[in-house]
Amino acid sequence: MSVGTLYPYCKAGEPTRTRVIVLLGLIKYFKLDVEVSDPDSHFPSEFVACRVPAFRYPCGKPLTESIPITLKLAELVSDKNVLFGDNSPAQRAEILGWMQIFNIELMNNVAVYLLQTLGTTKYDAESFDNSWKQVERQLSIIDAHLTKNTYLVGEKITLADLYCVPMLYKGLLLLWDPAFRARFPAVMRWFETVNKSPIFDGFFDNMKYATEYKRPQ
Ligand SMILES: N[C@@H](CCC(=O)N[C@@H](CS)C(=O)NCC(=O)O)C(=O)O
Repeated sequence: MSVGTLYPYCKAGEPTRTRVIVLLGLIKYFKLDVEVSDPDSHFPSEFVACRVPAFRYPCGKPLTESIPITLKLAELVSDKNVLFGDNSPAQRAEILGWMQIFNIELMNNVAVYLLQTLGTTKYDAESFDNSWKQVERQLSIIDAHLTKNTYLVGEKITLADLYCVPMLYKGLLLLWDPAFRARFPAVMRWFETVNKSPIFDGFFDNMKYATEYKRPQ
């Protein structure tokens, strides 16, 4: 029996979502015994927040939020040094810290002005400006760290890099023009290094960065 079912999509056939990219990569690369399902009789009905990724244990217990789901799948890989650096409590804690920074401080703010740019939510100048500033601030902090460090944690790629790189995907694709990207050279160097990991199975290979950005009115 599989260890559970991953629900990566809100609707069957939709494009792969940011927080799901690493999960599909981990399952495929490490041949994890996890089922991947389109919405079915369990999702979304048993998941109150109705968000993806979502995970369901064989007993029916739900697990929500991308960080715990990513950790759950990463723990299925038997050699702990592959994804958890030196597997020390210190590096494990750092990995979790970066995952939270990217998911909460960065991605949640990117989502605010991305959705307003796409017209999915109504344009609101105050929340737009505030989220834009927060993203700039976070990217500056990350860039400073990656100026001194090749990877987020330790000397090799860890789960932190693999979870966090996809968080830049939509920004680079749709929002951040060349002038904006040029302000964060270490972030760009890191993105272009880590996205070639075989775990992403070529997902980023044909990606084209935004050439211009038009703010909504
Ligand atoms: N904090 C949550 C955020 C999950 C989230 O916002 N997921 C988006 C897709 S990336 C979603 O399901 N949105 C609902 C929708 O688009 O219908 C997590 O880390 O899993």
